[in-house]
Amino acid sequence: MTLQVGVIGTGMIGQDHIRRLTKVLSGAEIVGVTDIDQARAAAAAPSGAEVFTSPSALISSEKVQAVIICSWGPAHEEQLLACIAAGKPVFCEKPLVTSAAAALRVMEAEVAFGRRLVQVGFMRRFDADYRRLKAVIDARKLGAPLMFHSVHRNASVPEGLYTSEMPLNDTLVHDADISRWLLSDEVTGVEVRVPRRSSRGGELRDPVFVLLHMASGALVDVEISVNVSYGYDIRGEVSCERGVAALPNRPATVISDVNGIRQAIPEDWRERFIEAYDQEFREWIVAASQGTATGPSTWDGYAATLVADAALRAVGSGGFEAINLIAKPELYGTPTALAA
Ligand code: NAD
Ligand code: ISE
Repeated sequence: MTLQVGVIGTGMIGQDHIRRLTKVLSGAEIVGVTDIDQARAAAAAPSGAEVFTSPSALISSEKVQAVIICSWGPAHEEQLLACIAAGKPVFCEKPLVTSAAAALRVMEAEVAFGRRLVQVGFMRRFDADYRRLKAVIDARKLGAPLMFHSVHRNASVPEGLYTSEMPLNDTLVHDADISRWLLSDEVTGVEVRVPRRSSRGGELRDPVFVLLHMASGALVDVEISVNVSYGYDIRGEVSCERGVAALPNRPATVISDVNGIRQAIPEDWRERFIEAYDQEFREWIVAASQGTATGPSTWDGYAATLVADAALRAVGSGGFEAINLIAKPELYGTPTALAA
């Protein structure tokens, strides 16, 4: 049976996911789209899909069995709550929401519903390189992980739309989530340092340097630079007691010419994580077709949101900002098992 899907938000990633579900993967069909920019929604709608006038009309439509949310972060809460109220599985792009209070409201609604419906778009967990790195750490042949160095560099970000809060409440959430997942750990506190500002971003607070304190005592340092110009550069290296495990450089054709010997760097997240997004949706389609969700959960979205909130406080205070999670609801598994 083909899963009938509605997409809310038809901007950059909405269009990419529509392409993915329409042209790459099987098992799902886009039957409806909506966007506050109706012309954009109409342009992105695959042939035969209805253009709905609002997210609520799309979510409540009988023809829509499952929903993909690709609107801006502040709009996610209302749309997630409507999906849960309708009992429809929903894939929500990161960030889950933009405040701890909103994350708790979504979690409360899903727990009251009694079954997982929400998968959050933390696609790094589906990337083959990150999965192999996690397998090495979990095997413990290198001993316990002590430090994780995470580098998150964007070539550029949309001018005017990407604000100084966003390295911490939009971009850092990926590093926060992958740190929790890779190390099977929780973040207990955050520090932020702001180095010399890059002249490429104007007044934007860029780069930022973040230190995540993990419950085990491990430390994670995160470089976030969002205007490096040369490409989308994601790196990760875990220092363990008896060795080091790192993400490989992405395989790319080696070019030799008058400028030397070099390999291409991905242009943006669409290129770097193309297979990860495909795998993320393969797994989503299977679970959503059974009326549920697997993979990164509302709990994971909540934990990342608390990291973002603490990081924003830490910029102001200049010191350590503690994170206090609520007790983990049973719906999301045991406290230590951070499943993929
Ligand atoms: P975008 O600005 O290109 O597109 C967002 C679209 O949502 C726009 O067309 C906008 O009109 C629409 N929209 C906003 N609020 C809406 C609402 N209330 N109702 C209906 N439509 C609404 O942004 P984008 O880059 O596509 O990002 C969208 C989301 O995806 C963000 O949450 C972003 O953080 C996330 N994202 C995730 C990744 C990833 O790697 N997982 C990459 C890029 C973006
Ligand atoms: C964007 O929204 C993403 O999620 C990308 O993966 C991330 O690298 C980028 O910084 C965000 O703006």
